[in-house]
Amino acid sequence: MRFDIVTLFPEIFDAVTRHGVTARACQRGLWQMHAWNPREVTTDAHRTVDDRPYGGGPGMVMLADPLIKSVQRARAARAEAGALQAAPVILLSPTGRRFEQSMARDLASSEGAILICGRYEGVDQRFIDACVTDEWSLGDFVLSGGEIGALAIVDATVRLLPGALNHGQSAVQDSFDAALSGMLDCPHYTRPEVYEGQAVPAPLLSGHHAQIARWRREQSLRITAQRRPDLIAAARAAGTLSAQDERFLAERGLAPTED
Ligand code: 4FV
Repeated sequence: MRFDIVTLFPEIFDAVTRHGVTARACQRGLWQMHAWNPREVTTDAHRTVDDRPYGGGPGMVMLADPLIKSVQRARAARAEAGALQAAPVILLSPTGRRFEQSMARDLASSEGAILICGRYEGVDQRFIDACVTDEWSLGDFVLSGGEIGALAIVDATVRLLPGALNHGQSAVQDSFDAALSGMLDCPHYTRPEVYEGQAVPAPLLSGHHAQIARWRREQSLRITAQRRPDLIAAARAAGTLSAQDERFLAERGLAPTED
């Protein structure tokens, strides 16, 4: 798995190559990352990567040429490193498709991607027309650059790689993970058993795995029904809600069925 990142600030990605689970996965050779700074392919004395927008208006726009040359460098390096598929070129942008867990899962089972981090008001459309295969968004808000979106995609993807998490199970019990059939995660507790007078819920202390699994499932159902009824409807449509789940929801007036 390999990520190539086109960015004016490569050092920002130390966050995933030098810290935490993603850094350890890198040391384990599970993935690699290469950054390409468009400034490196400029030829003018000022190493210009942006200019004023045609039609006027505030701010600056990133030039197409340094971006196109950076993607060409990334593609050449991937081919050199033996990458088989033509990697998707993903521009981080508020106009893109909202990034979610299923997209991280798909990426984790692929050879990776080339991520484009815009800055300023955005990038010249002719770069997008020439190179970009996908536009992804972190959410309906405006960032000062695409780097934070790219960091989120790398982190959410790399932690799903086999061997990235010590406890292989962990990723399976994530919110939105298939096993949880798209439900939000249940509450978690650790020592001490009683904190400021509040005890850990008894089922978790029972040592009774079926009871513990049921308690966790019911907590996930309750929290999901209260906060994300759309996910309950999606699970119901996908047929991943059991009769027991439906009884639990109905008895508590949570997530009423349409009919
Ligand atoms: C963004 C987002 C985002 C827009 C102009 C960078 C900024 C600036 N990227 N999800 N939301 N990008 O706001 O991914 O160049």
